[in-house]
Amino acid sequence: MALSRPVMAAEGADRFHMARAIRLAERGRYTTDPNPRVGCVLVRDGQVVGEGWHRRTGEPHAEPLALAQAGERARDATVYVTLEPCSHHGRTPPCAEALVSAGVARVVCAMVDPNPRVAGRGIERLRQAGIAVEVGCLESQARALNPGFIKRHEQGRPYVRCKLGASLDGRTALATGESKWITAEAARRDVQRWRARSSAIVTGLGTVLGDDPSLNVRLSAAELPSMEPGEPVRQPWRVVVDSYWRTPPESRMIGLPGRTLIAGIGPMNEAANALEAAGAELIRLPEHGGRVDLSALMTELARREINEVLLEAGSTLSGAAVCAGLVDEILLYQAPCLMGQAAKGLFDLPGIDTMADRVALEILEVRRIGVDLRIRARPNL
Ligand code: AOF
Ligand code: ZN
Repeated sequence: MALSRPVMAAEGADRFHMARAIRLAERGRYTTDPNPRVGCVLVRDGQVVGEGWHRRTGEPHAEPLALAQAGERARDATVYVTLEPCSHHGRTPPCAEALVSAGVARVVCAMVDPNPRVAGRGIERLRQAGIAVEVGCLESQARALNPGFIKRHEQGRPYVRCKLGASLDGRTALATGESKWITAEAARRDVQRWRARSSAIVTGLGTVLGDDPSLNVRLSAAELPSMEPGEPVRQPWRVVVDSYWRTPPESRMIGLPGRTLIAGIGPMNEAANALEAAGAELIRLPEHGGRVDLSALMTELARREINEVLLEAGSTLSGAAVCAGLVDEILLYQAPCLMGQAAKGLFDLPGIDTMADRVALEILEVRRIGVDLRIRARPNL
């Protein structure tokens, strides 16, 4: 049966306002962590009467900000919110209660909150109060706002992006190990933005010994969309996978603002103590084939509220993470050059003997960044 015109028009309006709420939520991309990015729009008689978005953990949620803007006009309004309103007393009071008190008529939310402290109870509370609640409007777009927050709550693991830079023929370093600056400035700035939205950057001992990287965010707030000039830029945790505490205590990253974690399997020894004395935090993990069990590492990071991980490592660790099924997305920058057969490849993937063993990928996006290419792909495991 065809839908009547007014119903279709209403659904179009719902999607229109939810799309706006999603745009608002995106403003929190670099700041809300470990909380989710959430946006909210209040509409009465077809007019937007309030808007809000969550800026950072500990600060108000999107809904009370939109309510404050609307004031008395919130009564009988429709609420568009990208995540189910919360029902718990956390760092802030429950938003579902605030919406009930304000007398809103209808709530459209894009998705149920995967946080077990909420998980449907916000919706239930609203319905109990006689408010009409609809769930699922632009759900996939809303889920894309918070891949890490959702995966952490649903699977107990962070969302992992594996970042790599290579030549057009897929080479990352010359046989000598020389690898600096394959890609150009625009691509490196783009990587900075991926770092800025991540909760942690993970690398391996080989990269630390070879490059002594900083793995920090070197953009100012003015260079990050929706951040206010002068607002402090959050530094993602730096995590080194280093089985036997061989990271030099004088490594550049340990001296930088923010936390550096070293994930290993070896017993605590003098080297471990020296790293702790230098300011690093050590995590001892189970081993898997004589190396750090990467699944256990990811579980531990999720337990510490790490939502999104950017893996910036060499071919050994990147390959191991793909093999273990831990990589959700490959973020590959390819420079317009060729490096030849003697140079190193992107992933060390032992045991691929037949075409059937290939790691199949789904291309999510291809873009040109300056003179380089950026390919985002998802392993189809
Ligand atoms: C947000 N922003 O706009 C909404 C959230 O620690 P709290 O009190 O800030 O609560 C965080 C939880 O609240 C979060 O994990 C999510 O489940 C829920 N909703 N969170 O940060 C918001 N609406
Ligand atoms: Zn809330």
